[in-house]
Amino acid sequence: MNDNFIPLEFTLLSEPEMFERSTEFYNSIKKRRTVRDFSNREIPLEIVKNALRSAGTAPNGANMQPWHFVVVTNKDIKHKIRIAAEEEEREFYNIKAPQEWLDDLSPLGTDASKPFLEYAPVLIAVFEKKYGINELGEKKKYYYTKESVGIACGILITALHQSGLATLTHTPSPMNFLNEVLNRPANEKPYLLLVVGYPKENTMVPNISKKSLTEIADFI
Ligand code: IYR
Repeated sequence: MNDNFIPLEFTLLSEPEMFERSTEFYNSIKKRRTVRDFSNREIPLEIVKNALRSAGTAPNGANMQPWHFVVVTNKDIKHKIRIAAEEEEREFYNIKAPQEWLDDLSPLGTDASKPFLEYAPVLIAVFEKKYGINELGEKKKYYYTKESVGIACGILITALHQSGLATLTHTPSPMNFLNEVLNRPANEKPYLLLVVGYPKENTMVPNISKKSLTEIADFI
C-alpha cells in the first residue's frame, strides 16, 4: 500500500446549497474595504492565529510554503516600523512618484502619514522566502514564490474579514527596513505589511466601485 496518498476529504453539496453559499460569500467579501482609520482597541490574537493557519493552507509551489509571517503587537516595534515607513513614503510622495501615479492615488486620499502603523493593534509583516536554507546551511530552491505568497495573503485577508476584522494592505516601497527591524534573514523579502484591527467608529472610505463581471471575465 502506497501511503504517499490519502483519501480526499470532500463534501459534495447540492446545487442549491452551492448557490446559496457562493452568494453568501460574495455578499460578505464585497463589503471588505481597505481601512485607514483604525481604532486602537485590542483584537483577540486567537483570531489572527486562525487566519494565519488558514493562510498557511494556501496552494504553493512544490509545497515549499515559501512564507513567513511576523505578528507585531509590541508598541516600540510598531513605532520603529511607522518611522521607517513614513520616511520611505515621504520620498515616494515628494520625490519618486510620477505625477500620473499621484493622480491615480488622489481618489484614495493617501499621503505619507501612516499613524495606523503605530496605533492599530496588530501589524502582520509577510515575508516571501525567495529560497530555503537546508540543515547544512545550503540554499534550497523554492518555486513560484511570489504567486504562492500572493495567494496566501489573499486567504489571510479573507479570513480576517470573515472573522470580523478590518485590514489595510500596506506596501511601503522599498520595504527592506522590515528585515532589519524584525530581524529576518536575507532569504526573506518583505512582501506586504498588513494592518489589522477594528475600524474607528464612523470611518469613511473612498466612494469607488469595482468593475462588473462582464468587464473582468469572458465565458467562451
Ligand atoms: N505605498 C504608498 C502609495 C500607495 C500606492 C498604491 I498602488 C496604493 O494603492 C495606495 C498607496 C502608500 O501606502 O501611501
